[in-house]
Amino acid sequence: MTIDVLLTGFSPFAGAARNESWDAVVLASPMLREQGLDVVEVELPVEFGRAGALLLEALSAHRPRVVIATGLAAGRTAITPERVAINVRDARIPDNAGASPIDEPVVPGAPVGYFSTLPIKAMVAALATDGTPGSVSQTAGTYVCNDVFFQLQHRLATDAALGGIRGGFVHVPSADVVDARSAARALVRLVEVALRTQADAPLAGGAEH
Ligand code: PCA
Repeated sequence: MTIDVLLTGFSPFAGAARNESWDAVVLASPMLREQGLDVVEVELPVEFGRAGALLLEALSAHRPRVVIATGLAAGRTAITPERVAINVRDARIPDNAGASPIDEPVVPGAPVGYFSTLPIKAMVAALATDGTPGSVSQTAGTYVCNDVFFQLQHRLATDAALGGIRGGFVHVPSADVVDARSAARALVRLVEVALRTQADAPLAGGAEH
């Protein structure tokens, strides 16, 4: 099977009742379907290793044109496409299965990092046009979001059977900064840009995040 877009968000963690990333995915998916796109959405557990494994299963099963994994970054003030995934797990708090890896690789022996293969500058530019706060982020952290992002990029870079699939990660702020509908509309926009933009826009670097 081949679809247009695979979207993932995360379950709640750190005692929260909701995770804004999954709320955004749930609202964005029907909007994308209205445009005639084939979308599969998957809610990932906040667990090192397992979350990425589930994403990779969905990737092989559905063979999307584009994959956008999302997560919550509380404290950020913008929708932030991530530039780079790094090969490290360093947990500030235990994940939802109780694991707290410190200074461990995501994939032993794999490269230090991978760049997103999404057009992150063009995505941020589209958000600016819509009046939604957006900026490129230089780090997805070292917790479960980065873990999933790294597993995704490693697989896309090394599995010839998945050649041509582009993917990356986007952090969304908490709902008091960007409400769920706005985050969902932003996600729709990012998907549209990712599907139609092959080469990224050579725009100057954005704000630090
Ligand atoms: N945010 C966490 C993990 C799950 C989520 O939504 C992170 O940024 O790593």
